Amino acid sequence: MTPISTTAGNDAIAPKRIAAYFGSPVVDGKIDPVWEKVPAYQAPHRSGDTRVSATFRVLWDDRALYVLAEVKDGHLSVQSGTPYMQDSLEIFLDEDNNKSQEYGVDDLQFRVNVENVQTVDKGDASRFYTAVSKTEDGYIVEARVALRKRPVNGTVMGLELQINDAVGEERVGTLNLFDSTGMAWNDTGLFGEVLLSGKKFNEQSGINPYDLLILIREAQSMDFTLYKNPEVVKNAIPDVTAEDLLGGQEVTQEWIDERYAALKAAIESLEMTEEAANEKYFRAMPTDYLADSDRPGTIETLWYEADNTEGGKDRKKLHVYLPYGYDASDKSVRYNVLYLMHGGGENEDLLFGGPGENRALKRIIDNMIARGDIEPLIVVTPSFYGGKNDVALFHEELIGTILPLVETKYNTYAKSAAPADLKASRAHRAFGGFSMGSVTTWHLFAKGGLDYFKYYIPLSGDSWALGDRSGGLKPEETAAFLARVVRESGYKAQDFYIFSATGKQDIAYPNLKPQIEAMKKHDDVFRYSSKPEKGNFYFMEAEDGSHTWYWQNQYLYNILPDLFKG
Ligand code: FER
Repeated sequence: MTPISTTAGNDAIAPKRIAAYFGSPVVDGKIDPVWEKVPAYQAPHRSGDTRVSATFRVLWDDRALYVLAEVKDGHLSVQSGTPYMQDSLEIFLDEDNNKSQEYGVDDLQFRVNVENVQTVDKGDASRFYTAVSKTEDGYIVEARVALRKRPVNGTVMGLELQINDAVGEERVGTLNLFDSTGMAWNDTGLFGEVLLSGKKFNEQSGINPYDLLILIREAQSMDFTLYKNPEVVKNAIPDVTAEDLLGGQEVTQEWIDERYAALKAAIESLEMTEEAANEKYFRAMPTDYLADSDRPGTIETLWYEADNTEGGKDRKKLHVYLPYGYDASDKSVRYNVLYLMHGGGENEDLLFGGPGENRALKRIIDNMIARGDIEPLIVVTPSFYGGKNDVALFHEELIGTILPLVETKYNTYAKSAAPADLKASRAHRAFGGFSMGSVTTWHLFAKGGLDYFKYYIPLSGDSWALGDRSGGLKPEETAAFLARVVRESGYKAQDFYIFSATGKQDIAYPNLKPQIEAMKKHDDVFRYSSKPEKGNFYFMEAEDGSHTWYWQNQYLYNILPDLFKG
């Protein structure tokens, strides 16, 4: 890859590495002179039927990385409802350059379209500031990504830059700087690299109004009707425009930092109204929950035999997360147990991998325990495949085989594997799952699970109690059926909890949402509230959530603190 315009030509650059120079551009969609010293790299990898071309340049300063994309595209479109199918720039960053396959705490994937509308696939939105301007033959994007660590000359980061080319509602192709597979969204190891250089001794960064501008943007998009005291935030929003702050002359960094601190404090002092607090609101998980914990749990694998439909047995396995400090010999400490089911086409290895693995959900649970968000617990990941191989029958294997195995092997609240002892410890047991795992959860609930499990976490999947997708197709009948199950069980509203969630972009949303609304009408058994002391059932909706585990992990981050309270 050769720089097409460079004043600092450097033939030694490796093919998967580009150079970035020190300097702080004003992010306003205009190309400042500071960009001129930086090599511009053409995107060499082309997929699909696209004729667009693009060049990229990268600058850095003490706080941020800046990307300039100049795109030639005669036809601009943001018609698709799917952000990556709109004309847009995507930035993929692996700040620590550890090329972890899974996205970790240092990794992000941000996108901005030609209307300067941002989408965040991974990472913290408050680190992203952009400006876009259209040109005669395309568009220019200037983007700033705030860094977690202060970089120096010689720092190397993982980087990928991508242009999505849309025609009408379709993405016809992509341009990429390094990756020709199109899989960088799923594997940071496919990124190339950027080498930071060119900072002179004592050279200073420019002014940073971006954190304040982003916080103002957040404050302005809040729903103030949810709060008793919205005026504290309204009064703390400074009366300045991006142009004022980017003009630069009048304002000092000190002035900006003071306004930022005041607005941040105001937002933190907001108090919800009683009515608003009845809803469970989605909160994005701080990305540092993905970091390796210094108090890691361990993963074990258990093998067992499960009855199959031919009258024989299938050999199956499940994984068990044991929290940091778990001591098999210390029977005085007992643990709650969460059983968590994968979705269709996935398996018991998906979430935890196996012994020695350190996947995202494990790190999240490690960090939640270490920070005191939740009590230490055991998490079990089985599979509905194998055995009777049917989500509507999995409860038989769960109650008949898995509970006796797991709850006697580990220090749980079950005194023995006898049904009476498993029932007596139901308040210390939860079951949840994603998609077909959610369908499994609803089946368990309706088929005797109430005797053994007090807590249910159906994520992004409806109940198929009355046939495939009956929660979506027959919401009233499905809700009435579920309510009747509870009434006939003898359990009261205060005896169980259903914490459900999905995203508005999730394919299961249209199935789950109507079922939940119908369930609310049966308020003798399903009492809607986010507060476990007021109700037994809530439904959390994430605006951007889609049908992936990335989002289900976020829901679990929000929901796990509500378990085992009651
Ligand atoms: C849903 C429940 C389950 C749903 C999809 C599924 C689209 C799972 C489908 C599959 O894994 O094939 O509500 O909505």
